[in-house]
Amino acid sequence: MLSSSFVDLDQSPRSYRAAIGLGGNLGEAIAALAGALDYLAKTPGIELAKQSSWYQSKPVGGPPQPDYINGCALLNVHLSPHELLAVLLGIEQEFGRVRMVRWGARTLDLDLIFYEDLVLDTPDLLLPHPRMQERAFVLMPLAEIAPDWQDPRTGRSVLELLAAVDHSIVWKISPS
Ligand code: PH2
Ligand code: MG
Ligand code: MG
Repeated sequence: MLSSSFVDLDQSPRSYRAAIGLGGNLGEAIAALAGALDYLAKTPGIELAKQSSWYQSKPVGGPPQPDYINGCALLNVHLSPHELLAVLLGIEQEFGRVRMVRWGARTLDLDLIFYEDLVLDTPDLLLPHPRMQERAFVLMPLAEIAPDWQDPRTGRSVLELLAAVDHSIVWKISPS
């Protein structure tokens, strides 16, 4: 388990492994998600280590809306969880602002799924993501890039979690 102090992380020789989930449900979603990954890869303190295929998925919850495109990425970061969250929110706004005017809907959702095996319960950030274990649209792409990561809350691996959910609403679209 990590300590909750992240003082001087920039000077730290080691990086921390974090996973993010990407989602969007407008026509150009893949371009937005790929653009977000490019942006992340260029952000100081963040290395893009792995990225999953893109998946199409039926919307879970919310009002009737188009299918989503979803994917996950593994990052090696020299940022604290809250610093990483701030980067993700900044990118969402950067990509979302333009689209919001045009479409009236969000095109890009970036969620922090895990940060090492840290369990965090703060008003603005819960780790691991509180609903990741029930979301096939997170677990399918995550299983490609971090099948053995274990949820510190239950000890279950991503593959075990995936086996317990209905994945008929999620299918790989690229690379096919
Ligand atoms: N995100 C949500 C709500 N529902 N459904 C799918 N298929 N994919 C998502 O990314 C998604 C969702 C809220 O963030
Ligand atoms: Mg989300
Ligand atoms: Mg979100």
